[in-house]
Amino acid sequence: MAEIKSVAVIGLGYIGLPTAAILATNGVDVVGVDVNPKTVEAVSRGEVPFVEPDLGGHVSRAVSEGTLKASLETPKADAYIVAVPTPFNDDKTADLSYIEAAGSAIAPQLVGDELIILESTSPPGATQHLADHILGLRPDLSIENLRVAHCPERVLPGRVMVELVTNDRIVGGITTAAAEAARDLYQKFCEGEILLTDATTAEMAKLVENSFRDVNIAFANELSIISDKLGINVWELIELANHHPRVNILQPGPGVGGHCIAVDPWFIVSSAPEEAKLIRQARVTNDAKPDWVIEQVEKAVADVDGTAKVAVLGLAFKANIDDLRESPAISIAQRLGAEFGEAKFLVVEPHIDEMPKQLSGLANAELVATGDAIEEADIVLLLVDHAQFKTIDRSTLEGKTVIDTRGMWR
Ligand code: SAJ
Repeated sequence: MAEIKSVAVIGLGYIGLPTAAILATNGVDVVGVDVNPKTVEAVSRGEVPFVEPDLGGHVSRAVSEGTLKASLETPKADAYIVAVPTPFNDDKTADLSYIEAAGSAIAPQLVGDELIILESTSPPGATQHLADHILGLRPDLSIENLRVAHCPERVLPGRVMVELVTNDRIVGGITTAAAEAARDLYQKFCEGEILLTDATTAEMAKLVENSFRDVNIAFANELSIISDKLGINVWELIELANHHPRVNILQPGPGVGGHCIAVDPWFIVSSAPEEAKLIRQARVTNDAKPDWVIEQVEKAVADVDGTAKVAVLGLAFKANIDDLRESPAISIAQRLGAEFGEAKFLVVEPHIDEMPKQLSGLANAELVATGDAIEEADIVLLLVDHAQFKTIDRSTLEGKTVIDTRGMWR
């Protein structure tokens, strides 16, 4: 296959835009496509519509050099990279409608011999489904002259521009030719090893990585509840156990959030519901952790005479980011406000300026600064271990009930 000179990246989100930018700064002509006009306008001006270190420099450079453009329309290109969301339906099966819509937009542009890469996290069979969808719209083409591959993204939010270059990549082709063509494209910027396999194995590899973490965190969360019952400090327990050379237990928390680890294991469960028992239970265990945190707050509130004032520290789904998606802290804060109408909640999130919409309807909750919340509170509930909270003077917590879900004050 001739060298790929032009790429259309469909979906300019947390993965699509960094991928578009890194290709564009490595000699490829890139058009980023998005359905959101605000995103297209921002990228066309060389701006990034969300927070990700180092991404801004890449985007502004590529746009000013003319190698990165943004558009609402899918153009003709040598290769297409699909990086659209795959949310789940109410029954926890994957919603493939965004992938299908991308395929419908690509199909009329094809002349044959293009490479189409699905990067979106997908249930087993989704890459084949995309190929079938396109071939259904273009019966004049065949799988031999259409190269379709899956190359799951594995970058960690906050480190995307580093990990895009340094992580190993898995490339699963519907055909070997597709896998090889995708490898040649990623080699333009990826310094890690590029491992070739079939599409379904590549799909599962991504899901399995996130499920591995979910199962390990579920184990840690279960240990935290057992330890509480036995009067043991779970953080010390895990630290000690992890001294064993073959033990590596992750950290308990208020639950698992984000759009990856809390979602992807369900794609395995829905593909093999009878067999995926442990994977399902891990999801159930982690999703139940907020209930346990709320019980701890309930006990503490009952011990306060009069109106209990609770400082709620952190809303993001993990430390040092502004991302509130699928955040257990948000759902805990929301439920506390709704279920304990008599108490007052002093919510702190250093990365946002106004109360998120999920909490804005609560009459008994307000967004305040860290120091004010702690000074006023009877109960301090730590939900996210942001760096800013690590600077809190421990003496200011004296006399207050502290519920530390992250082990920051272990
Ligand atoms: N968490 C714990 N305890 C831990 C580690 C994490 O409770 O010991 C919680 C976090 O607080 C957070 C959630 O788990 O709520 C997920 O955070 P994370 O840092 O584990 O992962 P994500 O969702 O930011 O990114 C993951 C990464 N996957 C793996 O590390 C296997 C990343 O490499 C993937 O690219 C990303 O999912 C993705 O897009 O799938």
